[in-house]
Amino acid sequence: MDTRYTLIVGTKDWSSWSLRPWLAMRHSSIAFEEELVHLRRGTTPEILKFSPSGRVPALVIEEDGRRALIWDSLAICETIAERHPQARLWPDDALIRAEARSYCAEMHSGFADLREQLSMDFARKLPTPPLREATKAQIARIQQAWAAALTRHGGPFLFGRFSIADCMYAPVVSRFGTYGIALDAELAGYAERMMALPAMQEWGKAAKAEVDAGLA
Ligand SMILES: N[C@@H](CCC(=O)N[C@@H](CS)C(=O)NCC(=O)O)C(=O)O
Repeated sequence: MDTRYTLIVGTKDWSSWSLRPWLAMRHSSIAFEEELVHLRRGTTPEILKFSPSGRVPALVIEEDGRRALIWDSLAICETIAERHPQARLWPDDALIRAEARSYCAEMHSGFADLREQLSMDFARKLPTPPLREATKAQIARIQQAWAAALTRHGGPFLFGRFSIADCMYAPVVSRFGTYGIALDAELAGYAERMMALPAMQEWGKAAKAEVDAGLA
């Protein structure tokens, strides 16, 4: 089968949704081309050329003369996991997999205050803004969820080995670092392991280059 993937991502310093499937694919050594769209520059028409939602990420799959477009971070992660079972991006056990999916869905549909107040700025260190009560509660919920998963599954990642759950929370790991959100030793260890992943380092280098070039 002749397959070509093109992942359309936004400005790496900012685009938290793009990071998620990019990390799933890069960490799993799945080959793909990348198209980068610079965000916050009136770029909606440019995104619409690729993605009907006007949002990134989007994945184009070209295969044996057919073409499919997948938009939305979680749909892309699911599609990649299904097409590349050897990457083992979900836990093997069905009940644990269901739990991991809940973690991903909760992130995907929730934490709006945290996303607004602590927006991803991967390459920068910024002061903690005055946090709304709702944001504090969402930070506490995420920390409690991470601690529960690490305890239950024994680490080093949320569900033991690296999974889509880690991809979905990767931007939160970055945000906690950017804004100096305090973590206990167990969670700080998890954050360090995540940030040390070669794929996270690679993303961070690109984000820093954007900042240095005045693009973010
Ligand atoms: N639910 C979508 C959200 C995608 C999203 O909001 N992406 C942002 C960038 S991180 C975007 O494309 N914004 C449009 C813009 O900035 O022009 C997903 O999970 O992929």
